[in-house]
Amino acid sequence: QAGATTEAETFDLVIAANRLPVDKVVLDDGTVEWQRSPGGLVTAMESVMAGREGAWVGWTGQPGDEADAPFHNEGIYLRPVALTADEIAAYYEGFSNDTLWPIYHDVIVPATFHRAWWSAYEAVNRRFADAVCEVAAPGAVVWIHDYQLQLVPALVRAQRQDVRIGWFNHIPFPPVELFAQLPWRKRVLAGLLGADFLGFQRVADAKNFVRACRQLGGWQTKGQNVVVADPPREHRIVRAAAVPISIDTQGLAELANRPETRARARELRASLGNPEVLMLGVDRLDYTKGIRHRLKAYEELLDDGQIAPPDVTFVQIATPSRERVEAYRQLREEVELTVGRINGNHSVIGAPAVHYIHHGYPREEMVALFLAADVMVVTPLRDGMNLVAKEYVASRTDYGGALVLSEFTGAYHELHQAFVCNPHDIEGLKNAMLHAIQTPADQKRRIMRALRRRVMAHDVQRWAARFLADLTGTS
Ligand code: GDG
Repeated sequence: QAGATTEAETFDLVIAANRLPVDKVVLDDGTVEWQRSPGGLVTAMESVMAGREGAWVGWTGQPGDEADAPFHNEGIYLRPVALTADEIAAYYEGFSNDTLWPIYHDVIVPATFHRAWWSAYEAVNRRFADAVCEVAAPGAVVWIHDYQLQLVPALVRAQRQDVRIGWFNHIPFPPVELFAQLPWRKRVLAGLLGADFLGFQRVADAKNFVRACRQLGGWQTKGQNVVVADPPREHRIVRAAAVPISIDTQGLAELANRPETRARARELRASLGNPEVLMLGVDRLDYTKGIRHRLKAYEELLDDGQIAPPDVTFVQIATPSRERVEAYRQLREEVELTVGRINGNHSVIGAPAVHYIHHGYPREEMVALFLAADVMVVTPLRDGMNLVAKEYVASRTDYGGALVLSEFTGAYHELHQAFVCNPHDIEGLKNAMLHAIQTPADQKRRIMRALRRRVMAHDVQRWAARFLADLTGTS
């Protein structure tokens, strides 16, 4: 395969994330193709790798016993990590998504604990750490991502004291009372404390981590620093701080400004019957996103007669997610039942109350939808950041639209001028939705202007540069 290499190459910057930024596609004739999966993280990493090639360690997304050979792809050296079907079930679907994910998201659903899942998590983290050590040049900067790889910092440090190690948590870090449930809590903390710098979405997440170290691990802490005994040195300081992630604002704004995107937005509105108010939700189908709460509020507004199709319609894109985890299957059933009931009670022929779509869309179509939507409804019960809220704002180069935003997202801490809601408070959520619909256009434009000022000035490139500056002590 093109670009394949057998020699061990090493790099000054190494990224480790659960997934590689490419999807492995095996064609009918057996040949393998790697398709770049564009996303904010890839854009951010491209910006920090500009002028120097870096390596990316991650899983290909396919089960397999043996890792594919490393290869170069559009300026990044990719080092695949193999996961067997059993490991995917235990490390990824199990420990990452059915143990850690619920605990780190306020136990919205109960967490499942299995010792075999923990063993798989340890084994896979070790494999990632070995791969990182293999491709890291002497003195390299190693940037590890997310809750799937919390043991990697210490495992890398055990082998390589010469490298600088950072970790960024894309999801919340739970309050100590919830984190305490995790049977392996101290080993997770010790894993993370192998890093030099730990980045979180919110100040509260960093504080939760430091408090967990003090109360559950007995480590000494000073402000946002944790003191770690590190022989032969006397001690080592690990710093935890908020570095909120963002999006490729320029890329999105450019896409939104294209005549074909604007035309597509008009076409979408027309195909929905040109409603007065188009409400939109875009989420992975995940119980953290508050989709049921949003639908309940919308249903009650319809029941109360405060809104009605064809004047108002709701488009809910629910991208399929973690379909082998039971809580996600249940959620899908509940959402689909609710959508069916709402449509049965409130649709008129040619004008459904809810358009529910359970599949993904290309980015261009997503941006056209953002441009078409009068009210974007973002109602997570808990969300590390929520990039959709920022993407909506960045796409509204016309200063149109309104954002309903949950207080329980990281994004709220930057976008508090939005129509803010507590999704648990259905009455309050209904009011926020109505308020977003009824506020005069000129006032909404002022709000959108303020939101855009924040988002446009803090893009994902700036986020990555700031994380690396914090990590390397150059900030
Ligand atoms: C985790 C944290 C944190 C969704 N459906 C489609 C599609 N998307 C894109 C969105 C957005 C991304 O996926 C989802 O990002 P979110 O931030 O909303 O949520 P999570 O997936 O839960 O992400 C979260 C994030 O990591 C980053 O740190 O903000 O809190 O949970 O970019 O636009 N994109 C396309 N088609 C779809 O159907 N093209």
